[in-house]
Amino acid sequence: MSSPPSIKQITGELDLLESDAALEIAKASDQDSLEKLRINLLGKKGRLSGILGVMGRLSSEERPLIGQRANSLKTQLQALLAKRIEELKSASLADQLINQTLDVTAPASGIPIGHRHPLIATSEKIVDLFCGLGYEVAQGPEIENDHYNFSALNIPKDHPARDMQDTFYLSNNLLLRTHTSPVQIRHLEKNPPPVRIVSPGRVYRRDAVDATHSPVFHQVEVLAIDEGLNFSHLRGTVMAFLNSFFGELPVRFRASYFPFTEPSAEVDVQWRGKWLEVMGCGMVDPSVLEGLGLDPCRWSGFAAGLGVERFCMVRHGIDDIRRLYTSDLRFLQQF
Ligand code: 2U9
Repeated sequence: MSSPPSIKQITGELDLLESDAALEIAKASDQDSLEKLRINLLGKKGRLSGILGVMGRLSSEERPLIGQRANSLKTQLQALLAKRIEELKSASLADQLINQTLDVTAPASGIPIGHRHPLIATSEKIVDLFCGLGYEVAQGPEIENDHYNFSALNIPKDHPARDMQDTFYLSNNLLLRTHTSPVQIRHLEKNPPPVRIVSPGRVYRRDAVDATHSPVFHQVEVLAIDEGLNFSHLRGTVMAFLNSFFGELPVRFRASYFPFTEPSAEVDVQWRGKWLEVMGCGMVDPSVLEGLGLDPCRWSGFAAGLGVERFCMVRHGIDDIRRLYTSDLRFLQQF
């Protein structure tokens, strides 16, 4: 076995460790390398332990001297390491503050906000225009009975007019309304004329789905009952409405037939060079008024019915009604 190291030699090694460690700690540029350095200096297999490995071979007078020196070196190095860690932490915080500043003036990323479906927006636009002409909104049930949907509107049982509207029956008497006209009958039962109402809503017909038909669709119906109303009032109202909705454009009235109006007309507008049918209308049939207990010699009125899908498709240039019912957000987001 070699001769035990002298105290001088060990003290020299500890001095060297002290100066090396001070330099390396000062040089450490991040917390990871500082931790590695700590293990290297003070860990079980580190430099300090290595130097102290010879302690057992020192005399009992020498051992406490070296022990004291080693302990104070250890405390000193731990303090240096702790100080350096604090320095590195505050340097990295300062770096973050400089490089990752929060720009409080930057625009917010935005919350996605939905909007009205184009059909509802179109229905509301139509309703708004009539409200501007003094009409009030009236609404009613989608499940109706035979009386309000048909009989009160001069469409008696076994009348061929019933074939015009294939109906979803829920029972012998209950059905899904085929138009919003029952709303107007119910309103007239409760409110004496003069009456000016607009009735938006969903209606149902047993139609096969294709580019222009859907078994569920939307209507807006208009009704005015007063003394002295005639076809000129109807025509003026329809013209005022169409010119507001589409802008000034050619309009024509064609004679038509509905069981609840007499005379009746269908209305076309000239849109992008083509005549397009957009609504039906007419003077309320006297027998409908009589059924409501209103004297047709005193009261007269006009009514009009609009298909909202039609207005929506013309307004936005949509060629297939199914696009309005498939909930494809890529399509709907355009409106
Ligand atoms: C009462 C009296 C009369 C409502 C009317 C029309 C003409 C009409 C169609 C438009 C397109 C239905 O959706 S559509 O297929 N409607 O042409 N509707 S007059 O007449 C009434 C309503 C209530 C008391």
